[in-house]
Amino acid sequence: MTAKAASKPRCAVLVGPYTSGKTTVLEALLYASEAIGRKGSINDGSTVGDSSPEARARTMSVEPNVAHAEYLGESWTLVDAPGSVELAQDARNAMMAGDVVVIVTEPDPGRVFSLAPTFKFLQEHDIPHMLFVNKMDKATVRVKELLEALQAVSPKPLVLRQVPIRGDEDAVTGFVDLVSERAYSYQAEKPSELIEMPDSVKDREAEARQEMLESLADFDDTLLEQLLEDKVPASDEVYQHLVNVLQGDLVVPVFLGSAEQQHGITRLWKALRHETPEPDKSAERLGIAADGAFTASVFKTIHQAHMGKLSIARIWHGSLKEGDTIGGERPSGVYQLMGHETKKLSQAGEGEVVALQKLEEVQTGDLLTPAGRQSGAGAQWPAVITPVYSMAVEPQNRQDEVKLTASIGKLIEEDPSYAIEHNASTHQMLLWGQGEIHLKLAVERLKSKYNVAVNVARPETAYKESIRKSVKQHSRFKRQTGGHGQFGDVQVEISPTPRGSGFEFIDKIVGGAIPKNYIPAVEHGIKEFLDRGPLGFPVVDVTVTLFDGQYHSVDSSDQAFKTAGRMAMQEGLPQCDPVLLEPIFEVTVSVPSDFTNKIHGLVSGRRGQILGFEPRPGWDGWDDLKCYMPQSEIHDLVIELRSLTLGVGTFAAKFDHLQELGGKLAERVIQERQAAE
Ligand SMILES: Nc1nc2c(ncn2[C@@H]2O[C@H](COP(=O)(O)OP(=O)(O)OP(=O)(O)O)[C@@H](O)[C@H]2O)c(=O)[nH]1
Ligand SMILES: [Mg+2]
Repeated sequence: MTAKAASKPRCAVLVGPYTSGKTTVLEALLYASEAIGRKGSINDGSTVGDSSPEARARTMSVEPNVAHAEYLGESWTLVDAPGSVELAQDARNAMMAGDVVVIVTEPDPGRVFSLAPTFKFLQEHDIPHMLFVNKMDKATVRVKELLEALQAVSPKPLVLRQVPIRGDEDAVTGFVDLVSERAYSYQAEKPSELIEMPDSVKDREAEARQEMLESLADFDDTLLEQLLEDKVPASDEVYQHLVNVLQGDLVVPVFLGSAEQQHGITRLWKALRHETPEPDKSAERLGIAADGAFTASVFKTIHQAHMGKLSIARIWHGSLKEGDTIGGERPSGVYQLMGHETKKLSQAGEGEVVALQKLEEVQTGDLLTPAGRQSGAGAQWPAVITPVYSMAVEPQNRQDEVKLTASIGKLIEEDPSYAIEHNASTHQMLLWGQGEIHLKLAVERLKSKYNVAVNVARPETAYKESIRKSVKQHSRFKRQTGGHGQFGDVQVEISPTPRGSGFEFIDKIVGGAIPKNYIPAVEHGIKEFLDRGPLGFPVVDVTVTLFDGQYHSVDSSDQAFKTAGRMAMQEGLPQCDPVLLEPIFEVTVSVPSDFTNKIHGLVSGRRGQILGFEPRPGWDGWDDLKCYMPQSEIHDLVIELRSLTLGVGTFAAKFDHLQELGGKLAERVIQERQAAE
């Protein structure tokens, strides 16, 4: 094939389901490029990626790993994103910064569904992507069957680029490259060896090659004509077609290998090298104009103990020298990254990924130019993923309260899919995130990075209470002490009102039975009691009508009438047939239609009421299932939802109404409330 003009520094982003082997692929690519002299492994905690204590302890990626490599004279940044669905924000932001995305998947047709949200995201943002089917050393499935399953999830046509060569007991021992039609035998921990194509694979190879060419011909009339005339296109031409279809984001090439065994890694590198678009093409995709000036997108923010704040940015245009400013702020250093290691640079240019130190104002998603920062990196930057799971947090040491809020602020800077809420009903501080692991990571980081130990608890439900019948109540507060006494006498009618009407106070005093100036005090006393009704919860949907009363010209006071108002509630409300109200949310569960039936069970198991379902807008083969569900049942909904749907199910919830809760469930809630006193 023809020599290739040297590219500008490019960036490939590795994504894919949890444990598909992305960090191992990163290690294998680095090893193949000689960026590292020794290949580390996940299992003994020696990889370039996943170096944080939180990652090593879990043997999983908990943040993107960024590494620099030179391959055949060209400069690359490889970003290995975490696979957990709970860490999807990091993966999405990283994908935005890449020239190409490599989806690493396992050869398991039963699990490919979990790729659906990634495919959808890539399609929405027009990001060229390829598939690397990893763990082929363990594959028993036929590639054809796997490809069919993958194709059912991918909106773009998949084009297989290799066929496996299978040896004894079906083990994959090598592959045939469908462009060059060369056969290779995998070697342990080394580049594969060129061999003669085994007879056993020839038919399959010819068939797969033809399929590949036909797929390419869908996008090129000349090739189509050649195929119709039974002409065999030259390899060079085929390579050019492959470049065109990847760069045009028209098809998804599929490669095979085993990162752990170093199999298929050279082939993957070469595809990256030849087919990945240049950074200016990616900038164009993001709507970033090329006017020569320094322009960069921040796709990750990290707070580190020694380095302080690091804004990881992809430079699209121009360059940045030591001492240059960005909107008046000067980075205290510009670094190249190799996992957790940093190398100081005096200058960085187009295409490179750098860590900019101590730009305090800068946020993830910002587009940086010498003039300053533009949030959201143009209109294209993805929205923050709405949190779906929360825990109440409080500092173990009360003095850490301010520090806790500030530290959570930094966590949110690092990962904007966290959120904090000071809940007005329950007075709890809620830390919101994407799931259990996400929140556990937050708690661990609060301790390890910011030295704030926190207690976590299940969030309280914002129960309320109301009443079901009216009573008239006459209450008198009278106290005779030494000189000045206290006197206030009120007659009120307490009545239930429709749901959602809140609280109303009606003054029907005529003829000055209570002087006007004391009436606000009565209302005040009533309201104060309503903060905590006879069942222990805030009282809503009641009207209190003050219709009569008495006063004493010397002993009455605001204070006395306030107490009388309070007493009237305390004595009257318990006779009004109090009832517990629980918040009901409208929940929209989004799942692939195959799972819709399972969701019916999930909803009814959580006292939900299905309202209906319809196709999910913009998501082929997915349903949106709407239901009402009590807030108390939503807390861990996402955990069950994900376990039922290979991790892809999501939901959105918003408060809808309050609903009476009776029976054993109500008794338990009331008892727990009283026990918590
Ligand atoms: N058999 C086999 N195992 C592999 C291969 N690649 C990775 N693994 C193993 O799969 C497990 C997960 O590998 P990782 O590289 O951490 O996977 P990951 O996709 O980065 O995982 P997350 O970042 O946590 O989503 C580890 O135990 C690896 O040793 C492979 O090619 N073959
Ligand atoms: Mg990983």
